[in-house]
Amino acid sequence: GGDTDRGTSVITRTKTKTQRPSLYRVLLLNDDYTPMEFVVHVLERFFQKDQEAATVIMLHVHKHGVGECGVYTYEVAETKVTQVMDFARQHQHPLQCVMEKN
Ligand code: NFA
Repeated sequence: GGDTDRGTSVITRTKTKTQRPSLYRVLLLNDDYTPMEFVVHVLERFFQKDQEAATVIMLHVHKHGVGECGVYTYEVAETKVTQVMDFARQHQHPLQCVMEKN
């Protein structure tokens, strides 16, 4: 008769791990000249914050020197930084916006 099955078969994984994108924090930096109301407006316009949430973030940046506006994928974060930096320059404010890998 035929050879005995010695159970050498292997169960292979058919599922593949979903690749989640890296996330980046977008930060605002404090300075001595940008008006508080301008920073609040930036947070409302580019980060979809209501006035109360925007004020909390602005005051955090004012007191601690840096604060988080949101967490986004690379391309979205890069776009936010560019939009904020262009808007600040147009209004001749020295406000700085940066991104960092999470
Ligand atoms: N420190 C600025 C002021 O006193 C306000 C500010 C807050 C600027 C957050 C930049 C970021 N006018």
